[in-house]
Formats: sequence, structure tokens, C-alpha cells
Amino acid sequence: MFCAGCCFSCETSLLEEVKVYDNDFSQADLLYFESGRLFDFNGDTVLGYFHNEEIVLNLPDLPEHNTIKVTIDLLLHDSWDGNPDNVGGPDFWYMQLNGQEVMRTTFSNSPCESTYCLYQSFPDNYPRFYEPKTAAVSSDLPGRCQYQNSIGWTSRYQITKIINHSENQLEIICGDELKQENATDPVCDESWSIARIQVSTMILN
Ligand SMILES: [Ca+2]
Ligand SMILES: [Ca+2]
Repeated sequence: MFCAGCCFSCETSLLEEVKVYDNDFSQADLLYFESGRLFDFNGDTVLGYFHNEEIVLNLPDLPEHNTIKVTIDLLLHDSWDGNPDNVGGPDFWYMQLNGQEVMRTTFSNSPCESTYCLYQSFPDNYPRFYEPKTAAVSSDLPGRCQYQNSIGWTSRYQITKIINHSENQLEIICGDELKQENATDPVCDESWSIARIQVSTMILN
């Protein structure tokens, strides 16, 4: 079959891609959020911050499509501990698309040396073992609270998920299960926020 513009090895081709949502929160636009709040982080308006909480975004009236792509720019603040199963973790973060859990992972901003390392599961789902900040697009941001003035205590990730989807609405839920039983102020110890959400509908054949 002749296939204009598609690669030689792939069996599917992208017929159409429509950017249906793009929010970096600079316009303080919280339309379609069930609940949401904004704060200023490092000179940038972002959605957050959260700790043992979910955000819910409902996008209606999507154009006809069979695939959907969601890209989230995620900020992890302060002392995320990754995988360890103890008083400090694991520190989970997850994403659901129309009720389907497409990501359930852990992140770590913590030290990693040859004799002591708090591994994270990202960029895979839990449980996997990667060094802290693996695949981060930025790791030189200051912390938000516990390490407010210290560089290297917020990491930024860009997470993209592509799933089969043809309904005319999309519900995006992001949340965490953070654990810090030995901290007097757990929200200050670790939290997260979102700098940008982009959604595209696609038609693949
Ligand atoms: Ca911690
Ligand atoms: Ca923790």
C-alpha cells in the first residue's frame, strides 16, 4: 500500500493530529478543571501544589479521533524518596485517562551514591530501579518548601502518554500517594505541581 509521509517500517500512519488543549497556566485558565489552584513557582504560574491529592481535568466536545496524546510537564518539589518501602516511601505519582491507569510510578530527588541510593521507578511503572532524576528535562530548579533556596530540589519531567481513545470526552486524573511519616510537615517535605498540559487527538490508520 502506498503510504505518503509514513515511515517504511511502521504499519500505522498518522492521518490527522489536532491540538485540542494547551495550558501553561500563564492565563490563569482553570476552565474544565473540577478543582484546581495556582501558585507562583520560581517566577512561573503553575497548577499546584499538591500532596496526597488528585487533579481532575474534563475535556468535552473532542473532534473525531481514534487515538489521544497527553503530555504533562510535571514538577516534583523537595525530598521525594522514590521506591524504598519505609517511613519515607514509596512516593507514588499516577495518571489515569478515562479511568484507565496509564502510569503509576515513583520519583526520587534524593542522594544517590555507590553505597546509598534512593532509586525511582520512572521512566517505567513501579517497581523498577533507576537513579534519581533519570529522564528529567531539568534538575537544577530550587526546592519549593523544605529546600526552598537550594538548587537541585525540584525536578521537571515531560511525560507523554498515547492511548487508543475514541470517545468525545476525556477525563485526565493525576494524583499522588506520598509518604513521609517522620516529617512534622509532610507537605513541605514533598509535593508536586504541573507547569503545562497538552492534549492532541489523532487519527491513525
Ligand atoms: Ca521525603
Ligand atoms: Ca517520602
